[in-house]
Amino acid sequence: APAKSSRRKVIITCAVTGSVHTPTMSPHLPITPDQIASEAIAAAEAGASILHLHARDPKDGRPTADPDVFMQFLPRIKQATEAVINISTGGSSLMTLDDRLAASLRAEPEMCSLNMGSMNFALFPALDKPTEWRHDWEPKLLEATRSSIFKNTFADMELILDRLGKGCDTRFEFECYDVGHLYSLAHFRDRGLVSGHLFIQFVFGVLGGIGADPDNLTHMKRIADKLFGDGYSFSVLAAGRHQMPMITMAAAMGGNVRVGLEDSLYDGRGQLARSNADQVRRIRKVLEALSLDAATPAEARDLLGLKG
Ligand code: KMH
Ligand code: ZN
Repeated sequence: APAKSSRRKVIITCAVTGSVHTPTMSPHLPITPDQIASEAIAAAEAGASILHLHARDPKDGRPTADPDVFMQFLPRIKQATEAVINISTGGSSLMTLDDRLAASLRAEPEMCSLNMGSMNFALFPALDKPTEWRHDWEPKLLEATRSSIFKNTFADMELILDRLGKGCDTRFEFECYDVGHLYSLAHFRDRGLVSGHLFIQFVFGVLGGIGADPDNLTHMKRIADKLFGDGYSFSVLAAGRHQMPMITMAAAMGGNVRVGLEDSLYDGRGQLARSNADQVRRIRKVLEALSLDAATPAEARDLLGLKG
């Protein structure tokens, strides 16, 4: 029999649309349930094993937390792919916690995001805004993020751990936007509120969080190694033009990667990504150059101890 490959498997998460970018910023941003479903399915076919999902109002692309909208694309994605469904509990900083949890409580997915602290969260493309917008709500949303707080108090996080973790057997993508967030996660681990193998997403380049600097990645990893030992896997996402360099570094350091139009609208210098799958294919080429393989959904489930 041929020798089994002992290459490390890298989990590619694709964050398909998010709630940060707006329709004027890219004609390729998926908006309708049909678009979100087909982008997610194509990303999975290209090699993403986790799909991180938000919903948008089909009328105008505004971020929405409406579970009925989620239910217009979740079953289609589930039916067409083996990929792990990961629903955002972050929503956007303008939604209430109840709103943010509604879709996950309805769908009881294998995985949800859990944002590890309260912070300022400015829309990162805010600095080069277009002069003409397709919808009135877009500049208002950008403006609102200047004076709103992305609220994730300890009580909020405990509620999510209890309702989704304990209640639905959901595992988490723990989103850490700064070093302090790692200590908050360790605190929950110490209290027994989180257990098992942890999947930690290091988030770089959100205005209000840690910057997209290679030194910050080595520091985050060093501290996470101290706090969690071999009880965790890390993944990296970085905003905008920092996406590819930072996730390439993550892959080379033994980590996993997140791509997708939620995090960057680009695929190559100055080139709008035509699809989420294009970004998946780009990072796969990088992985190939590093002699690494993308994890299948089954391998991702195995690595992260998901319910399947
Ligand atoms: N928008 C990303 C920077 C969430 O959905 O919970 C972080 C994120 C948050 O994905
Ligand atoms: Zn998200």
